[in-house]
Amino acid sequence: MKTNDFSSSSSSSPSDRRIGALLRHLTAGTDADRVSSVFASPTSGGAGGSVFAHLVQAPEDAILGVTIAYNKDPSPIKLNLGVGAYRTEEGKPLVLNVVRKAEQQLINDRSRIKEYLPIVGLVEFNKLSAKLILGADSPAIRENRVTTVECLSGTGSLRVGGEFLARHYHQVDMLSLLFFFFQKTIYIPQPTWGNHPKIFTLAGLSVKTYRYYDPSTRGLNFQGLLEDLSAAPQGSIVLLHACAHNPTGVDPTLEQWEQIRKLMRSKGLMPFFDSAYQGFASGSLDTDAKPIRMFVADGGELLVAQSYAKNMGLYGERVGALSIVCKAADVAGRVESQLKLVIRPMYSNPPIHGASIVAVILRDRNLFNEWTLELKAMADRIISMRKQLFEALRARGTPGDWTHIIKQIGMFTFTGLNPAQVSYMTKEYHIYMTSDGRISMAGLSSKTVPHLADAIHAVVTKAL
Ligand code: KET
Repeated sequence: MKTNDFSSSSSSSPSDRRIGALLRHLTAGTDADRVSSVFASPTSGGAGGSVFAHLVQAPEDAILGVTIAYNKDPSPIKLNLGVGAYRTEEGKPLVLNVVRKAEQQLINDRSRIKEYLPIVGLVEFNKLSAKLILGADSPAIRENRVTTVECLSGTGSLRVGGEFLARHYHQVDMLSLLFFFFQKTIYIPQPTWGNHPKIFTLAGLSVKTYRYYDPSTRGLNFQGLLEDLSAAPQGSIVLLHACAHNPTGVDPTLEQWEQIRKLMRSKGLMPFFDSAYQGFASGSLDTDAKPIRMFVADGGELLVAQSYAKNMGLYGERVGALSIVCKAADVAGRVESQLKLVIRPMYSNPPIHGASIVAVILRDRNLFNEWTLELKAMADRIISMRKQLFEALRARGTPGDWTHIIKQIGMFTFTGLNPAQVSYMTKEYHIYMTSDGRISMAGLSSKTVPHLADAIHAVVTKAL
């Protein structure tokens, strides 16, 4: 058996390939000495020295690291537009009123216990989550063809789905055993949420990109997208943002979705939807789920990762769900049995509290309606921030076309500012955002718009 050749993917075992992927990930950007130090003997730290002394300081996360830098800044005018987390007009994190009510109900219920959940999580939460994303009248739910497991928010759902696909998805027909051994490939949009490539690489998939965004139009590169998906090998997996694409804020129209669907189905490409912003794009939960429901309506199979971090404001509760829509009920049952084998050694079973809050809200018509109103209010406030920022730049006569601020959808504006401009704005104006020029509109308020507009105006009129 080969032991150290982690680079070969076609002839090694799945576990070798996963270790290889992990090593490539850990050693990215390091030199050969540091790579070899990964294999150093446990005693190489020297007498009394730490066996971890060889470790290099890892960089902060490109998104979450922005908040760390922000927290260290003593400036009273500092502004965090990095992470996609909703803030009120007063700049404060928001706990939804319905969430407080649901929590009160849970606390008042003395019969509630803290036993382990099953491996698949809270069963009622799973059923309600499938209905929320696929629609209450979904034929797939009616026919028992959907399996849903509670996971650790959107990230955990993507990871569990990725690992399941790496183990069990046969990219090309089983007749050709040769292909069976190839690493399965997932195509992700260029650009995409920075965690996607890491999640899927570590899950054991090979990651490639398809064209998505055209910087010259600040819109969708639809032609490039179609060309790249047409050129993808039969049966590849394709990661699709269900709505409010992160970081660009650019979504296909429903007509374009229909073309994407037809192309993908004709080539047997497997859709894996990431739904982290249901309700945040249009303000309507049903409208934002339409692209997914179009793919379900054709009877084909797909995966969807749901997050309640943003739309219910349950960020730190880590509550989400992975649904796999299958062609037949018996297949869905077997899929679930295999998902349990992925989850059990990973974290055993998911947490109970967040899923219970969601279940209370989704099962109660009044609370559900109240939630949709609060969600719409968050979406509307973001849209109003877009208008205010656009107007503020217009009032300042800031050079350039800023209409993309009002055209883009969801939590983020992909400003087009370059890393040097971003770093200038952070240094001089204490405005924090990701280096790709993405700003979280949800972090802005009427009070802070002028400060941001001043900073953008200054930076674009300065040659950087
Ligand atoms: N998918 C997308 C597209 C996404 O933007 C996020 C989070 C997630 C999944 C995962 O969210 P979770 O909290 O695991 O349910 N994005 C924001 C936060 C982060 O980076 O963790 C962000 O882009 O700011």
